[in-house]
Amino acid sequence: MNNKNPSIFPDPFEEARKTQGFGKVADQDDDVMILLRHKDVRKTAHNAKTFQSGATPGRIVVPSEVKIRDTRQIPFEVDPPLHGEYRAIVEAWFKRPLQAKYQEKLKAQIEKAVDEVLNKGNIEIISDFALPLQSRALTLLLNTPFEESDIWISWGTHVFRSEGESLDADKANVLYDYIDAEIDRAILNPGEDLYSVLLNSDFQGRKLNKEEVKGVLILTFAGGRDTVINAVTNSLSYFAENPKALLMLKQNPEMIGKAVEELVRYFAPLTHMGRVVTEDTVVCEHAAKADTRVSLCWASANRDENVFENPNEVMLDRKINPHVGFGFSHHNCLGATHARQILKTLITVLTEKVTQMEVVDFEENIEDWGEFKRKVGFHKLILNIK
Ligand code: EMZ
Repeated sequence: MNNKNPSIFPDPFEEARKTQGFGKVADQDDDVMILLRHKDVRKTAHNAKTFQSGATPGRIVVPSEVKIRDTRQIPFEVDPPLHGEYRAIVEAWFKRPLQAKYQEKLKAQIEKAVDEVLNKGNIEIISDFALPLQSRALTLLLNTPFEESDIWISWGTHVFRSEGESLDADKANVLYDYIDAEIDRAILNPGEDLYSVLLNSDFQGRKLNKEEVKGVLILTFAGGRDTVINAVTNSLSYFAENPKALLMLKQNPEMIGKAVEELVRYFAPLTHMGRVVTEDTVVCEHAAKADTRVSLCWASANRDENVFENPNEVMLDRKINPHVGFGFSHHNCLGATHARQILKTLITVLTEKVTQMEVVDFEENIEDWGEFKRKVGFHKLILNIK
């Protein structure tokens, strides 16, 4: 059932977080102990020796993608010290959103996206705003032709999941085939795109191979897709319901950076991410056996009452905000610079162009994690923007 206020995202983890600090999530015969406290989440993220990312490809994702994926996502499914070597190759490329030229192009894209929905009556925000915005912005991150975004838009909001199916192998194969073809294209015809740059990267005295390049690309396509779409859509729901907040940011544009961090804390577009336990250990005063899975619940940690004052309130000027919306420790989100720039630019453009946003209709997207049902975004959000 829908909440009355679309921009309210309740915290389903509160009680379990306060009482025992963890919960259990069943997933394809490979249960997950989900860690809920900020302290435990950060500590566990830091300890790559006991809680590894470099397990069977797909296993640290919940629901597990082991059945639909063989390629290791890089650097996401690699542990230190190898992780650091891969990360060093891609880091500078993923920081390009800090460059003025990149920001100019992104701003032009987002201005166009807002113009397309302004004074046009009722608009379904996910399919007609957030998805195209995400896909077009991705052409900047990959440095590929703008027209490629039409293909990506046709894939829908998640590349591995579809409506009614939490794992969709056919859909995943469309992405893999596309990336394989693009890698072959870049080998024959190198350019200045991410594929070509990766194929030409030095790693341990050799070039990255096709499988490694594919691993980086799958991560780039999958990791920043539904997450960015949710962040954009949810932020619009917030400003539609809180017009004063948008006005405040219009008058104080220097606060937009802080506001973005707070929205990412509150919405936590990625609920959690798993690790595989490498040796019998104890987490949260509870035994965790070797070869089982735990997950780090960013969404719960971001509402931890021991860390955040009024955790269930959006306070755009929140002073101390050690949120883990982009993960924590060495695996912190590689796409965060791009995602932050999208949100900052979006808010800036909204303050410049929009005077009124009205929620016409909406349908919430509630994730089902066993005892926890979490609203992560919308299946549908219809706004009228003026
Ligand atoms: C993986 C993951 C990365 C996974 C930071 O998250 O995002 C998920 O959406 C994908 O399904 O494969 O890329």
